[in-house]
Amino acid sequence: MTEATTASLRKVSSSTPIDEILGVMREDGGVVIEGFLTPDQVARFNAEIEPALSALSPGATIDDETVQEFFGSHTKRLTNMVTHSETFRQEIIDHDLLHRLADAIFLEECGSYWMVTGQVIEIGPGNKAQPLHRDLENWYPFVGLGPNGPESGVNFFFALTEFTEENGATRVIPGSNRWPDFEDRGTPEQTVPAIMNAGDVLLFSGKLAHGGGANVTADFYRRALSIGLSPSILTGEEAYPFLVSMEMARSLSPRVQSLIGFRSQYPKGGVGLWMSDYRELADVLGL
Ligand SMILES: O=C(O)CCC(=O)C(=O)O
Ligand SMILES: [Fe+2]
Repeated sequence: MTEATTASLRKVSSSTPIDEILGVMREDGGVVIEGFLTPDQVARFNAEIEPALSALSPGATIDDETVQEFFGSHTKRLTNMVTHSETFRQEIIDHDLLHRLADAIFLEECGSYWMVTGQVIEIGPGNKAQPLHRDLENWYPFVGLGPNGPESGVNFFFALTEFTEENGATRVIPGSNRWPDFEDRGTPEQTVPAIMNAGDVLLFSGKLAHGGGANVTADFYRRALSIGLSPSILTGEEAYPFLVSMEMARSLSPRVQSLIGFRSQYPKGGVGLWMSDYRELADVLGL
């Protein structure tokens, strides 16, 4: 049996001290940081991705029932945000608070980290609830390591529209990051919705059981931006160095170049990975 959960997600502001934000995340598995993006950033980002998002069809292309249920029949997922949006590549993934939080989460425990995905997830009317899962299941051995294993990744899950219980707000089980058995994904009854305004972010651990909510509205499209960061020893979901041109890579800040694999990676305890002749990749590429 799994232990009782707290009634709702706790909320902090973007001026709350890092330690306090991470304290809540470690206890509950997730925390809402209000007002992370400005209304102007949200509006620009939404406008920049609109053409690619409207050209995309909902649902998964892989013919497998489990995969289709996970990706959602009425859900669109748009990846390669670095290419699609200037606001994403110049501001959102270069955001100081995002880097300060990620530094505190990963550097001491595992060393350098990178971005495993940056994707828009738009849940349309009529979409069923996504099966509950933990994002660490992407890297299966972490399931067996359980609550005391190192952090396999965190997600900065931004609301790009308001998130309500009716329109498919992400559902989470606070405290499930500390359950002893990660084969136990909990039940829908144990979940609470992450109610948010556009610009708020749900920062959550790869250990937290969660899933997209059902969208029971007639016509509201719930839109989110999901940024997954993981230790650089883990393979990303998106193969960024093959997707982004050298010209675009050159226009990015060093920490953004590092996030998407245009710089060498430095996991704790090693001498560096993702190199060329054991030289820093960015030097070899002339960045
Ligand atoms: O869309 C959501 O609210 C959650 C999506 C999610 O958790 C995932 O795809 O891993
Ligand atoms: Fe997830």
